[in-house]
Amino acid sequence: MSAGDKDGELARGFQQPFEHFSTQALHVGQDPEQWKSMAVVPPISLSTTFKQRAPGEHAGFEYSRSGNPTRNCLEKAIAALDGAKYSLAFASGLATTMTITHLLKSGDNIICMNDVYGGTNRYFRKVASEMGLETSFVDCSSLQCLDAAIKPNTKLVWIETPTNPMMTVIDIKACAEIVHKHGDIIVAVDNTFMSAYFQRPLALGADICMYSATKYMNGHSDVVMGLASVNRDDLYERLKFLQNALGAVPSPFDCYMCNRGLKTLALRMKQHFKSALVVAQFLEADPRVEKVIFPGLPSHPQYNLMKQQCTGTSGMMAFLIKGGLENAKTFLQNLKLFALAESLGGYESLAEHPAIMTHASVPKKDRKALGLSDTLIRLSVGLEDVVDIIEDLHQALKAAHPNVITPDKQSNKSLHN
Ligand code: P1T
Repeated sequence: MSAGDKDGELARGFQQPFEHFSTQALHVGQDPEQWKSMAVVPPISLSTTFKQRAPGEHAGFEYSRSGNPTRNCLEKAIAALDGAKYSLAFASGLATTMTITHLLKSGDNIICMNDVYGGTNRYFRKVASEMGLETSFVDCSSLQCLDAAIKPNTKLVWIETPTNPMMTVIDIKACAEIVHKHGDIIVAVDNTFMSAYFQRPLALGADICMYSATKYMNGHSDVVMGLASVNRDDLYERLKFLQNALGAVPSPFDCYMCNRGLKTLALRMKQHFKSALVVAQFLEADPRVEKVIFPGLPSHPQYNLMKQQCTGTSGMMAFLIKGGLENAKTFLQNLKLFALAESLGGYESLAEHPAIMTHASVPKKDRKALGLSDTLIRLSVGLEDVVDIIEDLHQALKAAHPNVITPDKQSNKSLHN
C-alpha cells in the first residue's frame, strides 16, 4: 500500500505490509517444472500411494498420509507467507491443536488464553485433561498474570490474538519474551483472525503459528483445514512425525482449494479491512448499539498494540446491541444479506451469537467473567459492496429497536467512493 492512496490512508500507523507477499502466494511451491506435464496450476494428486523403484527407493512420496504432492505445494506456499522455514497442513484447525498438544506428555501444564474459540477451550478442558494434561486458563493480555501463572511443569502457552470473540489483543513479543525466560516452553499463536497477511507471530518470537485455514486462509467457506508453521527444526521434525503418526491430514482436493484461495489472500484481506472499518464506524455512531469492539478503531483499548504488531486488521468484530437477548435475537433473525451462521473469514458476511452458538461449550460463569453476554454479536464482514452491508445492518437494527429514531446513515454516495 503506497502512502497517499486510500488503502494507505486506512493502514496509517499499522506496520508496512510484508514484502513480496502476493508474489510468494502466487509462486512459492508452484513451480511448473516439478510436474512432468509442466502444469502451471498444481494438479490434484489423488493417488493414496506412490510406486517405488526398489523397496525404500521412491521419488519423494510413499503414501499420502505421510506426504502428498498437492499438499506439498500448499505447505511450501504457507511457509513463505508466514516467514517460516516449514509449514504443515492438517484436517482442521482443531486437528492442528490436537497434533500440537501431542508434543506434550502426561503431567504437563498448558496455559491457554482465557478467551479463545469455544472448541479450543472445550478441547483443552474436556479432552486433553483426560490424557493427564492440565490447562490453566489465564488472561494473557496481562503480562503479570501470564508470568505468575507459569509453573515448573508448564510446557505450552496457547495464545489467540485478537481473541475469539472478545477481540482482545495480546502482545505476542512481550509474551514470548516472558515465557522463554522460564525455559523451554512452546509459545503457540492461533493466527486465524488475522491471516498471514496481517500478522507474523513467528517474527514476533512465537514458536508455532497455527490457523484454522477454514477461515481467511482458504477464504471461501468451502474447506475445513488447519495449518501450523515453525522455524525450529526440532519442532518441525516432531510435528511432521505426529502429522503422519496421528494421521489428521487434509484431502488433496482441500489442499488444492486452499492453495487456490491463497492467490487472492492479500486482495481479500485489504478489502475486509476497508469494509470492516466502515462498518465499525457506522455501528459506533448508532444509538441502538452499546459498544463496538474492533481493533482497527482508535476506541479499542489495544489499538496501539495492534498497530505495533500487525499490518492491518480483518473483517472480524463484535458489538453489544442495546437491550437484552430478545433484541439480539430479533436483530440476527432479521438480517437478510448476512447469514446467521457459525464460522468466519469467508467472502460472505456472517453474523452469530457467541453465547448461544460458537461459545456455548464455555462454562456459563466463565462466559460471564469474559463479558460474553447475551447482547454480544459477532460479525465477519465479507466482500459484498459495503453500502449493502450497512443497509442490512441498519434494517436489522431497526427491527430490533423499532422505536429508536436514527440519524441518516452515512450517505450511499460516500460509501461508494
Ligand atoms: O473449525 P476448525 O477448522 O477446526 O478450527 C477451529 C478454530 C480454531 N481457532 C479459531 C480462532 C477458530 O475461530 C476456530 C473455529 N471457529 C469457528 C468455527 C467460529 O465460528 O468461531
